Amino acid sequence: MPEFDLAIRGGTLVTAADTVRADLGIRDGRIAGIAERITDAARTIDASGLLVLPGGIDSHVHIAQDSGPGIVMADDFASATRAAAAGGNTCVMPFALQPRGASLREATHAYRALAEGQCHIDVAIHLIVSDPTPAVLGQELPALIAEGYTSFKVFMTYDDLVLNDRQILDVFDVARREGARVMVHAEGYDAIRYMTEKLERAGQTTPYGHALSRPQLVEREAAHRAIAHAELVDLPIVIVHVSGEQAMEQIAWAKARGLKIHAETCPQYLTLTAEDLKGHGSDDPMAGAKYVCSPPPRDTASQAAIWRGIETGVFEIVSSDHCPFRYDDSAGKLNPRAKTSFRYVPNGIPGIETRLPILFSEGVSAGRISLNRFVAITATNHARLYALYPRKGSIGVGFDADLALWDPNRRETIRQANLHHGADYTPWEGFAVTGWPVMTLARGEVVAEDGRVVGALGHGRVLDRTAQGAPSS
Ligand code: DUC
Ligand code: ZN
Ligand code: ZN
Repeated sequence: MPEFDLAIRGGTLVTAADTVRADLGIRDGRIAGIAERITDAARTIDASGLLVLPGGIDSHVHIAQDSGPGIVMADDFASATRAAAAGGNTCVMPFALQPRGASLREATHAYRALAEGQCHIDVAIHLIVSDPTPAVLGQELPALIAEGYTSFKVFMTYDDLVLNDRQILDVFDVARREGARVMVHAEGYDAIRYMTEKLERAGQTTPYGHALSRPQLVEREAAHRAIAHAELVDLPIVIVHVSGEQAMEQIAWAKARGLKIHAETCPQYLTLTAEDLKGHGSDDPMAGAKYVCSPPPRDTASQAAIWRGIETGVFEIVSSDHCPFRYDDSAGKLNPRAKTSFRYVPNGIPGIETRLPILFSEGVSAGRISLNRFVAITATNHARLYALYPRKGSIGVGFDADLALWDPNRRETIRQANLHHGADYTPWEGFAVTGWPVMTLARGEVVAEDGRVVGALGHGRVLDRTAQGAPSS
């Protein structure tokens, strides 16, 4: 009997720390050997000329999430994980949302049931706490954390999700006591409402109004407030989907003072601008809705600042914030109310399949970041922040054999026609990239190859994590 089930031969292995020419031996879905030459395997994949990277971990995606009356998210677990696999990912982290007035525990278990048996790659579930009642804070959250739901998101905006400052402090307090990781959506609710109503009164109701209603200072102010609350409770937090230079400056300031503030950004804040919400001169007044996400994309100066933040370590992770709605659909971007005001355009864009190629191309191929930094911000740091390490996030003996084989020279153009998600458009239509994931292996099985998803539905598992004790960093 051969020593390994599979050998990946001739590739260049890349981790967050090292780049080495070596073969990999895989047994029972895990990496079992790394050596100059591995020959004793039942099957061999020739990776000559390719880079062998840890599969991407996208720790911020929205899948089959309740999105309000009449609005339907464009992806279920099958389509989202199919698209993720084709894009070089081996693990994604969506959110179980607690509707106001409902039990967080019931919402979480119902959400998990949607995922079981329906995934191509592994999934680990975060929570969204929208109603921190005494029962939620005292019993449900601690019990869920102990069950392995060790991270959750809080919102500083949205009518049906916003927490006030006291509620945020109470949730932070539970997270500190129970050892959970908190993600913060930092945009100020009242400032956005004030701006929205003012814009509507002035007749500015098209999708571009969305960007005007959420200027950078709205994000800056909320980021600063979240940082202050985290400092008060002494809780490390993650400020997610940071879009603007101004919020980034707050985070850099906090880090310089030794505060334990982590930060995430997304490809849209590196490649899109608020101008996209004007619709590129289309006759269709709603065309800009394809780019409506929160926070909104900014300007090219902000893009350059965010790249600097990636290079200098202000940002530890880059996620997609995949939040897909179909465009030409009355349950999506073109729902009847969206035509009356930007405030009714569902917030979010698809990006689960395009995150890695865009970042590889604009980051590594363009010479902005090293291959090792690419691995850190797309896989390793996600695993470390969200308690998946050392099972996932790197290449080493004992890690899950979650791998993406990259051709660093392959040129491709992103086209909706070639993507696997449930949305009917991509904001990056026609975007040219250099570097492409040509094969994805999830726990040792080939799940995607050359743009085709070949893995079985149900191969992906819902992962349980363990509470980490109060995260000290
Ligand atoms: N926040 C997200 O994280 N995703 C989509 C919309 C939003 O506000
Ligand atoms: Zn958010
Ligand atoms: Zn999100």
